[in-house]
Amino acid sequence: MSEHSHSAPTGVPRLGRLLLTGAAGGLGKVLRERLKPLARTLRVSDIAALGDALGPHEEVVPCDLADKQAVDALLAGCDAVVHLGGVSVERPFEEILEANIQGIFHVYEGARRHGVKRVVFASSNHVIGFHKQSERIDATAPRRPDGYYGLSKSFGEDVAQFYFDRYGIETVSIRIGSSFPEPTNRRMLSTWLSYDDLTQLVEKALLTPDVKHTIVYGASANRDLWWDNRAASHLGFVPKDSSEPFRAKVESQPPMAPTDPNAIYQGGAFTAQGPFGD
Ligand code: NAI
Ligand code: 15L
Repeated sequence: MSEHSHSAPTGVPRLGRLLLTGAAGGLGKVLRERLKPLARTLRVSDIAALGDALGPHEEVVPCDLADKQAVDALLAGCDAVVHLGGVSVERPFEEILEANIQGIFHVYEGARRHGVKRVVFASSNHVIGFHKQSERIDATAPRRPDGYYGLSKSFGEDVAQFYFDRYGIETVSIRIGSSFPEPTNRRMLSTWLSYDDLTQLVEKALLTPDVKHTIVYGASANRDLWWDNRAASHLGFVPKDSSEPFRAKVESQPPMAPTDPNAIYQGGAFTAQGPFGD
């Protein structure tokens, strides 16, 4: 873990009750451990099995994000939300509609009704996936979603902006690149976000005052970055890791054909998935 503090200098957690959705998923498992010191109570939720609470400071609340009433109860008593839950890959629209589109609406409605003032939203690079890898873009670039999944994240960012403008609920939308233990292909040499850098970014997104609705790209300090985060410099996110130590291993893989979407588009293979069910 990096050296910055998870809690106030006295060791007192900065947040009361923090909700983590998608806690059974790949990133949820990582953040379930690492966000714990930040809050007096960590409420973890998922539609999938989560196991028992890991101690007196953790609450386990199973919930389907498509169930508005259940999500409303989930938000009750929370100070902030890290919203990771939902379908995390390209899938038929109907699946995305329930988990991601209805899901994010339910989360913000719950936040509004229960006075939750800060959301950290796991958005995705697939909001801008049809930009070419030759482009360097920032958060003001036109969105170019690369599928139903990317469209749902783009909708989520609009919901975040609306709930700030209308109700003052602040959000940091993190357009996560590829957050896995290590980069496993050439595209990920640009998009990789280490778990330590993810943790730092989520902490900053939770604790930085006055973020309004900030959009930030989630990538480590990789050599060939496509994304410019200067518009989000108020978060103070300074990634510490880089994909460089993995370059030799990744580049020992067979070369990609120049027509491979993984070599052309920032969203890689997602740009070529679907249609479904024809
Ligand atoms: P994951 O697929 O491992 O975890 C997502 C979790 O959401 C799962 O545990 C799943 O059971 C839960 N979920 C799905 N439908 C649900 C529903 N209807 N109600 C409640 N929970 C539901 O994904 P991962 O990799 O952990 O990603 C976490 C978040 O970050 C996702 O929102 C994903 O879209 C986003 N993200 C992740 C990236 C990555 O590189 N890992 C890149 C960009 C975005
Ligand atoms: C995402 O949004 C997905 O959730 C994740 O599984 C990866 O595919 C990642 O993007 C990526 O683009 O590598």
